Amino acid sequence: MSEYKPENFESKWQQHWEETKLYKAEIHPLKPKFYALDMFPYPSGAGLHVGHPLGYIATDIVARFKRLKGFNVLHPMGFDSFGLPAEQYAIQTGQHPSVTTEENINTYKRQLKSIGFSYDWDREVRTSSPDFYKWTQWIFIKLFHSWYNKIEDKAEPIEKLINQFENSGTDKIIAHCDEKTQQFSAEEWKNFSENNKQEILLNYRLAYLDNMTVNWCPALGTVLANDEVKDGVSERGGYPVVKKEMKQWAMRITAFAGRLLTGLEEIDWPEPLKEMQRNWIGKSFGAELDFQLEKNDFKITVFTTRVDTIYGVSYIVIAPESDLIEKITTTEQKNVVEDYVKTAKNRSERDRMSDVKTVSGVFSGSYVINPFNNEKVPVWIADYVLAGYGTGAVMGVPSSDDRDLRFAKNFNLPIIFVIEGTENLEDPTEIKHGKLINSGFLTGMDSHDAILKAISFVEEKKIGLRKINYRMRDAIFARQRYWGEPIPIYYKDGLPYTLPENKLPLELPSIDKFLPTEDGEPPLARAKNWVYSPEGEKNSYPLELNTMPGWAGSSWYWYRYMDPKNENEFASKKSIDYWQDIDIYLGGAEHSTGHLLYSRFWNYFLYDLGLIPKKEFAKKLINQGMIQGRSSLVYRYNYKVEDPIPFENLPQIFISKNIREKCRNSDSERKKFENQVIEILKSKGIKIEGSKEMIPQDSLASELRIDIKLAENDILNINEFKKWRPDLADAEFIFEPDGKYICGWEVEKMSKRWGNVVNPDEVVLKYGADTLRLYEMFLGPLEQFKPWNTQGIDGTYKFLRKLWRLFYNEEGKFLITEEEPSAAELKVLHKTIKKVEEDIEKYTFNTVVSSFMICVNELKDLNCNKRIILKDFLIILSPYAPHIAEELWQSLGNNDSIFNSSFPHWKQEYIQENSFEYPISINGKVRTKINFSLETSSEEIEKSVMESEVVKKWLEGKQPKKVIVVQKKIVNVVI
Ligand code: ANZ
Repeated sequence: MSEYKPENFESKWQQHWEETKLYKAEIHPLKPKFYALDMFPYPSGAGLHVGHPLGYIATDIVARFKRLKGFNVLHPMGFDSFGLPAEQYAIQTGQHPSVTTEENINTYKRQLKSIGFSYDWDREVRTSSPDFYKWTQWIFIKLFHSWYNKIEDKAEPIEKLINQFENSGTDKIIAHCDEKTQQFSAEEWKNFSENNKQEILLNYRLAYLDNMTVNWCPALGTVLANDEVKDGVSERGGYPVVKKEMKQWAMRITAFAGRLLTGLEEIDWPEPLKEMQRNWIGKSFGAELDFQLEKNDFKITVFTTRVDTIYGVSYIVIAPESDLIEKITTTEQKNVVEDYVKTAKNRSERDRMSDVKTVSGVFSGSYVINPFNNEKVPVWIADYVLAGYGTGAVMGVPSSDDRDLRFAKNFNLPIIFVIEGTENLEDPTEIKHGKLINSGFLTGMDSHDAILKAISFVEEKKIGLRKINYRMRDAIFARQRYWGEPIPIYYKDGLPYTLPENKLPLELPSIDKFLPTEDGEPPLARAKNWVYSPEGEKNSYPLELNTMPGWAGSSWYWYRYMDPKNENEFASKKSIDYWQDIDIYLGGAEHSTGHLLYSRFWNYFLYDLGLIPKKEFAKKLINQGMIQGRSSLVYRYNYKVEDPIPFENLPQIFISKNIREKCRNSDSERKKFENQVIEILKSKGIKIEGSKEMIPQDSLASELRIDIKLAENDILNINEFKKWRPDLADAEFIFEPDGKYICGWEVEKMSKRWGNVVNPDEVVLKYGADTLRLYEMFLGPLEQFKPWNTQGIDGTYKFLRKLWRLFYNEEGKFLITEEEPSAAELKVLHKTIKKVEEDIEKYTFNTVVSSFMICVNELKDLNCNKRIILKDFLIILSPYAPHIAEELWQSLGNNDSIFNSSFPHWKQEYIQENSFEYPISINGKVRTKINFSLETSSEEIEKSVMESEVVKKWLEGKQPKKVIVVQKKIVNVVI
């Protein structure tokens, strides 16, 4: 074949690989395993754009590389296929979401296959398929039947808890459970009714049903997460959102908070991602302190991280949701308090936290006593205190905390400055606004020690207890939607029971409409006969109407890939023991907290139950950067004429990019340009004479984004442009001197709206998959954000053509010889092998591509067509450009796939340099470079340097003052 024509063989190899099941992964107990995984995609209707494969290509390179290095590689792909878009489409069109999903998956698979990924498609999973979600439901059932034993610091089967209740009641139990949980003896437990027992157990279960304050959006008929609500309305659609108490399924992720935090130390994940998880978990250390009410028996417990500031407390605040409000509000204050509570409750938590300007609150009328100094302290109600954090009550210390200070100033509450010992306050003027006291309590201590001492004091005096708090909340686990996993629960006497495992999967029922019902019930309420009848019972019981949230299936799917067809287990022990965990996991940074935190939680849970061997599911994680679009712009001239012609009816005039630049920088250029415009206008019969001049507007031109296909290499295709916008068919263009219209460009998110989306199909069609793969890697470091620039793609394509030329000449003659390689050729090859191997291990793929390019250039310069050299080069190239590598590999006479060969070893002896190019510096400036063998002595070097033409020229016949030869570094000549 005379030319490199990827279309001649890429799909041939893809088919061949598929037919021969080249990528089939099977357990090889004697081979080391490597599990390379991408976050599986949600198959959206738009298909893939070139940004999506970026991570997939990198993972595929690693997978293929590891295979060549002798690893048994698991590299699967699947689809996160439950979710909103398919459902919304269903609501609009009545088409079942499974149909849309199936279509989209087919598009994705076709696209992925055309890029030549080494997936074992036999292991494909789809979260929306019943044989997959059967196991998601199964894990839910396990969570329901588990509790968190704080003494063992792990999740355990609920039977163990029930056993303990039967033996000793709540006595010896320290569980992560609902705070309001009652204490009881074994005797009492035995006497509780079945319903009562079930109610109690719900307080312990890891999947539980509880009354929760949720963001309810009546218009959308669903609960929204905090980050889906902005300024009291839904982020999608802008519908009003109200706080509502609702029974909701939740997951007790908070039980795992401590381990989720410390576990981060064990895994090689990006530091910014870990930091986000740490913040999300939000550990803080402090104490809970009791403040006795002055007039009655109630206590208010506050959580504080700064017990040391207790002498500065000038008020207490409780959250508007607090049960205490009713008990402590005095009759005089009742009306104002009620009004305040009503409005405050409906503000979203995010607004409440981030709002630093409006300081609102109301006095309850009651006082508490500061246990340290017996001072009377007023109790306020304010929405800056959140009900769900700590105890929902805080001690206000205006002299130490900015928010408290703003509050105190607003309501004229005292500001108490505390000094310890004889120290002075930094700014004595502040004291004018407040009171100064000397507690003498923590004299001379830094704040860390002071906090510890204060906490010990509090514990000794039995005023409070040390306490670790986590900002993280339990995760709501329900959506009032159709297209999700049904929750395998039925209700008896209003209490939830799990379906027997042999009734799984509980399949989604078919319904006629995918909307909530008129009474606001979830879509599953439309299903006929959505009930469970236990065997041997006449009764049937209603099934749960909520479905699981989007994160359920994605929290464990990597185990299913290990054993995707298993009907009896989520994956067999044998396969889990072999594949263990993910060695490299790639995905976008947007999943830093959601998916990756929930997944870690479920993984710890499965680990505690002894179902998997590793606490953490992914050793190494990389966030690939985003590929941005490079939008193309044309510039439409803004002008008026004095004739009353509206702008739309004036000729539309587009200015080429450089002309626009010039006009903006120079008046004379602008005049020249305007004269051109006047000519155009005249030719169109628009009279511009005398005073009836054209009036340029302040901003010279406005930008118009065009479909990027209209501007190849930034040159506008005028005919295509006119076809694309028939309304601009009569537009005029002001060209560059060479007659071209040059477009401007902007780098921004790839989006249909900006016309800058590049479809990988087009790239594959034009250049082939290998070019696409190499080019995506060549764009820059994997983690970075970088623009897609089609201009550079030719370079990678040319590189592959050049490689082809080492094998075939223009006439199609096969050039490969069996000659022994020269030292120079071996050096080129081996330094490339070394670099490629080292860089892949470091996940720097872009530098590998440039090494390939350098290598091929050098081999070309050496006229190298030798089998021994090129065979190894093909192997190291093959993870990046699998098709051309396989094609040329077979042309070398190999019958087996190149991917069944092994990665070559580089040898130091071939790489060793035997000469060095010395920089020759004359009076401190490098003037030339001369190559010497490493054996050359300093004297000989000095002699040759003195004889070189360049040095002689600088010496102008004089003798140098000094010549210093530093072996293998530099020669310094001082004149
Ligand atoms: C007195 C104090 C003095 C506080 C001071 C801070 C600084 P983190 O680190 O986030 O845990 N707080 C406690 N519960 C709260 C709630 N439900 N809503 C709003 N704020 C709450 O913060 C703990 C601190 O935040 C606690 O310590 C409490 O104010 C406040 F110079 O107590 B501090």
